[in-house]
Amino acid sequence: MEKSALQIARAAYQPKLPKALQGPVKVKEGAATQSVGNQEEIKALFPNTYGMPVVEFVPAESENTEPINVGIILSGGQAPGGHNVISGLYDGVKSLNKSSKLYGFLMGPGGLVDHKYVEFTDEFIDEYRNTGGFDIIGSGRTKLEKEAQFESGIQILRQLGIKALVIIGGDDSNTNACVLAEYYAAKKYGVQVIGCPKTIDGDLKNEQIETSFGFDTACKTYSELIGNIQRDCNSARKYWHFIKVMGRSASHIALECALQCQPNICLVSEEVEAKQMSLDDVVEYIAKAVAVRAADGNNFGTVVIPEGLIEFIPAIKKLIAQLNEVLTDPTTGEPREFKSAEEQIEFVLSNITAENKAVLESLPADVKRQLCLDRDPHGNVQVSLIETEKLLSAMVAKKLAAWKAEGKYNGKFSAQHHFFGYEGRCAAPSNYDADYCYSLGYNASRLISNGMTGYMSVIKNTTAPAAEWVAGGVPITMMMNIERRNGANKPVIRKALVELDGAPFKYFASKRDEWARQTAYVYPGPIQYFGPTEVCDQCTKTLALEQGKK
Ligand code: FBP
Repeated sequence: MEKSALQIARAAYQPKLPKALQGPVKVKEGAATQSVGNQEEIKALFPNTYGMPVVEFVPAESENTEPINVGIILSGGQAPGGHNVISGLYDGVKSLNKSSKLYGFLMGPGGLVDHKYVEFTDEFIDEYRNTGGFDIIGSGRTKLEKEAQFESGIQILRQLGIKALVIIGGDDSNTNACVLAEYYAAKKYGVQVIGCPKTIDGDLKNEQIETSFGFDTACKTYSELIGNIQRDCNSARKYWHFIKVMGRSASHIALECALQCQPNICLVSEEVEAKQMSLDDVVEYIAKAVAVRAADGNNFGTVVIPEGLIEFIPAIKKLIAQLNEVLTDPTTGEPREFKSAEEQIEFVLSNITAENKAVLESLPADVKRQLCLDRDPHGNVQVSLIETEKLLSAMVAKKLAAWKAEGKYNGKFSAQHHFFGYEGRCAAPSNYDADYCYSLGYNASRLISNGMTGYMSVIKNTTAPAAEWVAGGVPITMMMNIERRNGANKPVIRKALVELDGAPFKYFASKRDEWARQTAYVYPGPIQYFGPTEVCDQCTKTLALEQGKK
């Protein structure tokens, strides 16, 4: 395989580990935990894995060095650093005992069920160190939730002598990891299950998890692109750029990009919901900013839009909730089957309330179609398919035209559209993600060698130099509550949305009026892997603000 100069130089990078993981470790137990909500129900559903303590690893004289065979799965959307979790885990199990083995299940959880796997070797792992992507074994979105899947999984795990399975995923995949851990514990199968917090969306975080891996690199990649667009925009001075960024429901990515680039406008879905804004309110908010800048002679600007926006507009949220109910077969809990898209739309229209029908009918045909038809295997609306950036700019253009006719606006409005998602998901991990991911993987080997199951690998204090990072584990049940999914109440990890009283949003809110009117753009430039530490080793602004760092 031919490699770029950067790839070759980057392959030699040795990711940093927290000091505690640089030698033998022992477990320091914290207090017993409870779930973030619905404690009694979660406890009853997870009798074997509920209430376990948070743990931290501290240096020890010696540790258990029995060889262990471990399996790993990459689940869901790609996120920069996944390969380093695998190389960290590989080095971790080998450091315990050279005879330990690491197997990778292919193309996501489906690889476990279908018994498709590879065994990692030194040469194989070395090809992927510090690289972006999940191509080492591929990823997939198969839901691991049925007994038949768990039973099929145990056959191959036993055949390969695998003692523990590591599932690298977001909130849905780690929810499934927790269910699997409980199932294997209840059956006394002797297989541990460990989760690892991945998602560029940044919405798998809480008191114990500072950030999900990949968020750092993805946001820096989008910020570079947005910065470049802003420079073009400020040079030509003739376009308004509508830039949608990934992130599914939460607006963490949009907010981080705004903190990095200072665009004229950044919408935050969580605020739109809290203020009960309608689609027209959002359009009016943008149009007003366009008109103010036009009055100053600036017929250009940038608008950053979180991809989940549409789901947070209260009327549309209500509609989606009902769509999720009616599109699920109540007897099986599975999506209803339809012969054609037309039949599905027809069914939807005759089974939702008049109010929801009116909302659906008010949307452009393609948005209407996407809301009715497309769901991922976890039942989520596929917001990345909805072209909100085009929908909003068309509605803004219409409003400005009306204002022009009334003599309220006298500018020129011409729009360009962008969607940044896939551009950032497989970027070569920043130093932060390279170190964080390697540490998460290495740390998982210690959770396993210490007999833990139903835990997520956690690395804390990550705004400090890596040597000071704190390594340990948190019971996945601690993050769970009951939510309505696909027409049924289910135990799930609580998603972390942007907190409107949190430091990142508050800082943004204190600056946005200034950024809206002026041209206060910042151009972050590309991620740097070599050079001064203040350029190469910055964490995200979100994390820095959350931890009270400058
Ligand atoms: P995960 O939550 O699985 O990490 O995926 C994140 C994400 O990139 C979202 O931002 C986006 O909405 C979605 O995946 C797109 O998924 P797909 O690649 O399957 O179209």
